[in-house]
Amino acid sequence: MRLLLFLSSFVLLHSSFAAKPRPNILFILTDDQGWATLGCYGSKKVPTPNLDRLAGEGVRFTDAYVMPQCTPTRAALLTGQHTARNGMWHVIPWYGLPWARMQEPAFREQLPREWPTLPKLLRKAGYRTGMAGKWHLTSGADGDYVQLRAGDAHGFDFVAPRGPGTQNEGDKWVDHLTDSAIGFIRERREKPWFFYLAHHTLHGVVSAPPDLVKKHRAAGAPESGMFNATYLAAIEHLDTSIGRLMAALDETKQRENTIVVFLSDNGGLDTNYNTTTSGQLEIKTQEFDNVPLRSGKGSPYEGGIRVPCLLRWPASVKAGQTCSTPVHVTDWMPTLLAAAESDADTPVCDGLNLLPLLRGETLPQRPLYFHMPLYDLRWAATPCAVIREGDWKLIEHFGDSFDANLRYQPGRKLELFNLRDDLSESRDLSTTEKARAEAMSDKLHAWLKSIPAPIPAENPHFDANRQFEETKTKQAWNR
Ligand SMILES: [Ca+2]
Repeated sequence: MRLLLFLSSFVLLHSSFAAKPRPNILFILTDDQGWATLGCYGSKKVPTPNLDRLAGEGVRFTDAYVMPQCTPTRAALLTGQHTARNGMWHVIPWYGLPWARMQEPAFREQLPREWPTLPKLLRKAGYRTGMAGKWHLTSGADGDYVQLRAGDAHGFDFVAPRGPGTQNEGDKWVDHLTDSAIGFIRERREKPWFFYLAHHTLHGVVSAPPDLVKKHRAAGAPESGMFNATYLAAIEHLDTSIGRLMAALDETKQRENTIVVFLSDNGGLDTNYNTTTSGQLEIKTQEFDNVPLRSGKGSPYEGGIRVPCLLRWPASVKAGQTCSTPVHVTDWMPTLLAAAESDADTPVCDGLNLLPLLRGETLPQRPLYFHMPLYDLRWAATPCAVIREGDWKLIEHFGDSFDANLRYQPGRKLELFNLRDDLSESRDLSTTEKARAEAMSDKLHAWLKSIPAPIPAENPHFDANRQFEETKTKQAWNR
């Protein structure tokens, strides 16, 4: 009896001094979802009440940046490193333009299993980790999707099985992946948890439940093309799934101390192109206009790299905030490790812990950088890099680019925009503000050199007749 009393007083004492429980983390990453697809970012095309509510209950980031395609953003998110450092700036598996004017440096095609990643470090900090959905960080043996065998190696205790059929039909597994996440959320456990819910929607082929498509057709949306019924239905269906996730957090009384992050992996697919041998791009498909942002997926313009981003953490973060400080995808690793009170040795990390910002403090001034030394003509992308500093943004095309009429132009080109006055990047100020443009270019190059990141040089294999020819076969000089 005495022992029991002693034990219970010890437990009481201990619990009264125990630190606040560490937060759970639900990280929702959608695919190719543009900045302008949410009501809270100004969309009038389709209501997104659940995402808008999430924004109202937490923080809405107006200037959240990622890389313009799938693999680079996912690599930066899970390693906390710029693609310039981790080498994963290209979507995998391999393809390229080996005879183009500039030579694309060799890129990394597999996320190494031995690298420290966000899930691995959270697991080390005592978290139970799970994921569902798109991986796209390894190809070949590990597959395009992280399967159970690879999940553990990359830091996940649990990996949801694939959904029915393929991810390009039905609702693109939105319900299946959401159910997997809800199952994980509902598990009773002592440990805090991290769940990475990586949706395939709204990546092409866009697909949505037929009844919802019918509803948007009946409301006047076209069957195909810009703002088509399927696209709007897919946005609505995703939004509904967010509501289901939030309800599961409420029901399990985990709402208060769960950090929910909602982010898209790159800008919306605005327009994609077919190339002709003459270097004139032709429009292939258009599904959603990223206006007021310029261009979309794959592009260094804001439509390619600025995405919707929301965070809710009722226990620690004041509701109803709008944050206009530019934040970068590499920031999530240090932010979430800090929230998890991880004391693991932090690997080389390019991001900043955003928790002070969420408490209303200001972050140290810093430029944001993006290295995209690749060709991808589907998005009119040529090798370039970007620096954003305050309101100013410089794009440096290293050796060629496409002009506003979608015609190929050889030669280095700088484009300078003031995003405060010109969110749509319609006025290039690189000639009127020449000194500023060159100074920003110098800073960008100094940063690339400090990494050190390879900068594309003129291609010794340049072939004017084949320069726009895309191949999935690696040439000897790419190895
Ligand atoms: Ca994507």
